[in-house]
Amino acid sequence: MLKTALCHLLGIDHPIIQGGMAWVSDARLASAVSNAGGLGIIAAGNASPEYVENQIRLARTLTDKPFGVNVMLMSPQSDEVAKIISAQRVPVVTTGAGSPAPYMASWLENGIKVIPVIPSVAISMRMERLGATAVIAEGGESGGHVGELSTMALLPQVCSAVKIQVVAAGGIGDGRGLAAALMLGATGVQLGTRFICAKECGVHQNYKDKIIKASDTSTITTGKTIGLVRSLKTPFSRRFSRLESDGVSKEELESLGAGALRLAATIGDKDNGCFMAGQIAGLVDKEQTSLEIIEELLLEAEALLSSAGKWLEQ
Ligand code: TUI
Repeated sequence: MLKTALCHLLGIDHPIIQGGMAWVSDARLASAVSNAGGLGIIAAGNASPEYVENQIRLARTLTDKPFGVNVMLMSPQSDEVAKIISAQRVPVVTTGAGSPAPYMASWLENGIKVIPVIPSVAISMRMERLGATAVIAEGGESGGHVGELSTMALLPQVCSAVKIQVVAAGGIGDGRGLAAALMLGATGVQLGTRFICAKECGVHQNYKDKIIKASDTSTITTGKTIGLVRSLKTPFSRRFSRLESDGVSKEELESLGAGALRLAATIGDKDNGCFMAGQIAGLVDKEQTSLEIIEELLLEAEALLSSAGKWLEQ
C-alpha cells in the first residue's frame, strides 16, 4: 500500500490531489475525489463568494472526508472568498497565480492547512517563511497559468530548498508520474488534466473529447506579456498567438482572454473557448470515475516502486 507523509498530514488515504481548476472543478468532482481517498479541490476561480460558499456547503453534504478550496489570487473576488474560507474552516486551501500572504494568518488561525502552488525555489522559500503547511511545485507542463521551469527541474530543487512537504504537479498523468515524483522528493502529486476526464467532472463534453483526442504536441502557451497560459491548440489560441506576435496591446489581449475558459468549460465553444490543459493530455484516452483514476494510478505506482530494486541487482 502506497502511504506517504502527505496522507498523514492531510488525513487522506492516498497521496493524490485533484488540482483546483477554475470553471472545471466543483463540489461534485471534489467530493468524488475525496470519497475515493484523494484530496478533491473546489476551484473558486473568478466565481462569486456566494458560489464558493454554496459549493463548500454542497461538498459537506457529499463527503465526510477532507477536501480543499483553491483560491485564484488574480481574481478580484479573492478577499471575499478568503473570508468565507476562514469562516467555513475548510480543511485545506491551495492558492495559485499569486502570493497568499494577506490571508495566511487568518487561514492558519482557523486551523486551515495552506498549500500554495509555486513555480520557483525563491517563492517556495517565501511560502515556507510565511507558515505554509506544504507547497505544490508546479512545472510548466501543466495546464492554465504556468511558470517557466519544468517539473523535472523544479521539483528536486524545491525539495532541497524547503523543509515542509512538497507535492509535485505538471506533467503527471499516471502511476509512472506518481512514482517518479516520489523519487524526486515529493510526498504526493496533484493532477488536473486527467481529472477533467473524470465522469464526475461536469465540464462540457467537447472539453473532455478534445483532451481524449489530444496528442503530446496538442498544447501551446500564449500570453508571454500578460502571464503564460497553457491550453489546447484551437482557433482561439492560434488567434491569440497571432495577435500577440503582431504586437497587440496588453489590454486587448486581456479582454480577449477573459471569459474564454468559461466558454470552453460551460458551452464547449470550439471557436472562442480556451481549453486549458497540460502537456500530459496525450496520455488521457478515456473517461473514468475518480475512483478508477486513483486506483489505476496507485496500482501502476506500487508495481513500479516494488520492482525498483531490480535496478540494483547484479
Ligand atoms: O494558478 C495556476 N494555474 C491557473 S490559474 C488559472 S485562472 C486564469 N484564467 C485566465 C488567465 C489566467 C489565469 C488557470 N490556471 N497555477 C498555479 C500557479 N501559481 N502557477 C504559477 C503560480 C504563481 C505565480 C506567481 C504562484 C505564485 C506567484 O507569485 C507569488 C509571489 O510571492 O509573488
